[in-house]
Amino acid sequence: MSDSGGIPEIPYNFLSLPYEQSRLDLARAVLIPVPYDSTTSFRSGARDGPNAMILASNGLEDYDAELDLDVSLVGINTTAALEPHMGGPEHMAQRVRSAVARYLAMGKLVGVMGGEHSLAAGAVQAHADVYPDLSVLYLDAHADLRDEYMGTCWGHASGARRIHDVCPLVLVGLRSMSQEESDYIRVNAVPAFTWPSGLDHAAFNRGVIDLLSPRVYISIDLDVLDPALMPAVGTPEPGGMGWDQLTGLLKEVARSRRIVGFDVCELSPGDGPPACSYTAAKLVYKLVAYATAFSD
Ligand SMILES: [Mn+2]
Repeated sequence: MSDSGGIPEIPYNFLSLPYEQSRLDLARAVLIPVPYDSTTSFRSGARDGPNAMILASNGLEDYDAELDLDVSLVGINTTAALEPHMGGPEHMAQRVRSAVARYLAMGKLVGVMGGEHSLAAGAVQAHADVYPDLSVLYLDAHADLRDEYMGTCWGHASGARRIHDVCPLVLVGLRSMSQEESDYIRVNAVPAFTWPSGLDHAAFNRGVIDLLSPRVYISIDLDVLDPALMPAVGTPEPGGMGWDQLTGLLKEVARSRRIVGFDVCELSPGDGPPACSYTAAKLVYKLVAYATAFSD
């Protein structure tokens, strides 16, 4: 029990859940806030993302009308924030890997709330250690396939490249890349869907899902969304996905594959209206709901 002495209080965790629904031992899902943005090169601010998502989540309903279920009933534990490692992004990715591995070993569904998108590489490594047949659905306006950028191989511009070193990945939402990245995609036959896709939603979703293995990790850079909907990112790129297109794809993935983990990264709350934090929180909520509603 919490020790409020019966006095009403707002717990500081995702969905501001009471102790009974947020305690680690009973929770199906664990969310790890990672306030880290040390390699962002254009606009920093993603370090403020996890706190903004947690605060915004207090305004979400626990009940999900789309799925007709109360997401909080699965139990959602929000961990303390992971301390940034100032030894560099490779150290930080390994710290994320260790933290995620700890909760995977407890059998939890683990979600990372970033923070910059380079964190995904560590989270994916932890999942790949547990699930040898893992593939990654990487939703991002950018390819993030540079082997090295600004003196590091583990920064935000190399996240997908480091993931591709570990397991298959499918890039979705692409609309900005370098010549090096375009060549890498072609030479290595990396599945990459630019946006807009030119396909109707059902055909597009099917084309993406057919390339995914039975167990899928979802990695989301919020700049995959159109900046009209999500301006609060470090590197906004016009012409992005809509909310229904993104959640529609995620729901279809959850129906036909098993979502075993996820991250939602790059919310930079100071760069947009408060609605962006709410949107990011709702996306975390949807991922927990989809991943648990359709699993056995
Ligand atoms: Mn991006």
